[in-house]
Amino acid sequence: MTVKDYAKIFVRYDLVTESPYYSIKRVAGEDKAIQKVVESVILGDTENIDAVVNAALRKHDPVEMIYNGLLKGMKEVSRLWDEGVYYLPQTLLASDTMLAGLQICENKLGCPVRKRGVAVTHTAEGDIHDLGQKIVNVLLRASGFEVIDLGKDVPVEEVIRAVKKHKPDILCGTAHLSTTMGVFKQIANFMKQEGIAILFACGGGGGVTMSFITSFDFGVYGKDASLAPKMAEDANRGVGWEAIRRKYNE
Ligand code: B12
Repeated sequence: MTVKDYAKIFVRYDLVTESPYYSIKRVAGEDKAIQKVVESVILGDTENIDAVVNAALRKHDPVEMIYNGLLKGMKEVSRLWDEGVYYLPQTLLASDTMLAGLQICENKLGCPVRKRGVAVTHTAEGDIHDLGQKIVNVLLRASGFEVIDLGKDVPVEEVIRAVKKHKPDILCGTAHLSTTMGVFKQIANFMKQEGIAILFACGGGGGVTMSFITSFDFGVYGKDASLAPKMAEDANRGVGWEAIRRKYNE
């Protein structure tokens, strides 16, 4: 007997046999091109994401694509993980798919030639959840900031070294684990000891809340990546971190 239709063999039974599969149709709304982007992220379709995002970019703005396509897909992945439908492999694939899509959006956005300032970004020591940081990078670059991307799982000393070396307008941090977010406070304390008083904008999940981030000096909580360029612009115009905190966190 020969196999005639491989599609019937390579089936994602984790999705098709469970009701959350139908939720894929629910999230994206009416637009078919965006719907495909959302679906590709949920399914972790690294092979087709380039084509799907490029097709959708013919009609949609890259920032709109990040929020309505890539992030909506990841939101659904989070729900599937939280409900125990997705495990690490599916989530990792979905994350890689999102990052590939983000790269295309970044290329499309381009970045202004004249730099208006510098930002240092990192994901906390011990933490590899860097998707939020990557979005922050894209939006900061698109608004004309030079981004020094320290990557993920960055030791506290390396963050301090980078801040001293690059003298940025803004230091950005992302964390998702209750075990890692505490390093933000350590960084702020080190900055204080060294007499460095720059804006330290933080976002992420779990215990990374406004009340935690505003419990230490320089900390300003960012619920959404789109706030990073706005905060960076304020800092670049000379507004101090206390005033920026009042503006965004009160
Ligand atoms: C994707 C994901 C992963 C991926 C990460 C891939 C990657 N490259 O990032 C993989 C599969 C690798 C992974 C691994 C693990 N994960 Co995980 N993961 C998730 C998941 C599903 C989604 C998180 C996410 O990326 N969201 C999308 C991004 C875009 O959102 P975001 O970072 O929050 O960013 C937004 C805002 O916060 C903001 N923002 C973020 N940063 C900044 C910065 C600034 C300056 C500003 C202004 C804004 C801003 O902007 C963005 C939106 O615009 C969550 C589930 C959940 N409910 O959140 C679990 C979750 C975070 N993971 C969890 C765990 C436990 C793990 C593991 C320890 C599992 C394991 N047993 O190994 C490992 C972590 C290992 C480690 N050392 O870090 C737990 C954490 C529990 C906790 N609070 O401690 C969660 C909550 C799942 C759960 N319910 O148990 N994970």
